[in-house]
Amino acid sequence: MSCLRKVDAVTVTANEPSSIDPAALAATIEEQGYAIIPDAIDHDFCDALIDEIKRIEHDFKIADGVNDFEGFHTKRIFNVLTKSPLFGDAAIHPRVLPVVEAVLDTGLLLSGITSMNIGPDETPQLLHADDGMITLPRPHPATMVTTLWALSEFREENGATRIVAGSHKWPNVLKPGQAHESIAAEMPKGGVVVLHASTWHGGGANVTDQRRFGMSVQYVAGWCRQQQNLMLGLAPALVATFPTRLQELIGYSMYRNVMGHVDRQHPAVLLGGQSAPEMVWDKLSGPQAARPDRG
Ligand SMILES: O=C(O)CCC(=O)C(=O)O
Repeated sequence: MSCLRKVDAVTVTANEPSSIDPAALAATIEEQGYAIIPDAIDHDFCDALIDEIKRIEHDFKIADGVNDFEGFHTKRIFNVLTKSPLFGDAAIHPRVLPVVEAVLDTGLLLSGITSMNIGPDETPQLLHADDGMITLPRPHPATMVTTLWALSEFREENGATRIVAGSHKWPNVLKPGQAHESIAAEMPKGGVVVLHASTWHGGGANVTDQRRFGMSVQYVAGWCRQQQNLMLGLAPALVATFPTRLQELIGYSMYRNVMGHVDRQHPAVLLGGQSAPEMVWDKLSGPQAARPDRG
């Protein structure tokens, strides 16, 4: 029996061993606004992340939210990379990142990582689109992708994310919190749902006596602004210890050989790296392309 509620042709069920096909999943996301990878993450990694979340919540005295959006029984940790390098492994996970790259292209940036630990008695989160503040006419291609990780099982009763399938194609936005028919993205522990950020969704109500451990890893196209300011929020000395791909996703990279440069140098020089970037201007009008009328 499948535990997933899916509506399209590229349905992946919890009983099938999933081989990840990023292009097919990207097509599903384009079509229905989301795709579920039921066995994306192994359980040991989920458990390690939950342990870190519990440790950080304790050490940093993380309190419950104070509004309907963040919830009154939900703990969120932001800027998690300053608190544990384990979350960096999540951002570059080989079974998730390629799917996001297939949607946004490989020049994408990490937009932020947030844990969401939903406690008993939590009410439904306001439905929203993560790109709701973007002023592009809708619908538009994905500029942002949200991945929601089920570190513990996501069930309708314990607050599985609610999704308004197909809402990324709507020309108008709902008012934040406006009610609408939605489905519960039920997933086994280790599942990940990948969302086009125009898709309306929200954490569900938790009517059980157990906590629901989830995590959001968000990405934006390389020409967009990140939601969490990782370049200011993470000390360069810390980032220098991270894998190169994670450094690139944080912002130590250039999009299309120009966006993100620092005084005509690759931003990785600020981490002690080499700088020999070929700038887009070189490509457009390098020595070979010199105008004959110039001496
Ligand atoms: O916790 C969830 O399932 C979703 C959370 C979410 O969408 C958010 O906080 O923006």
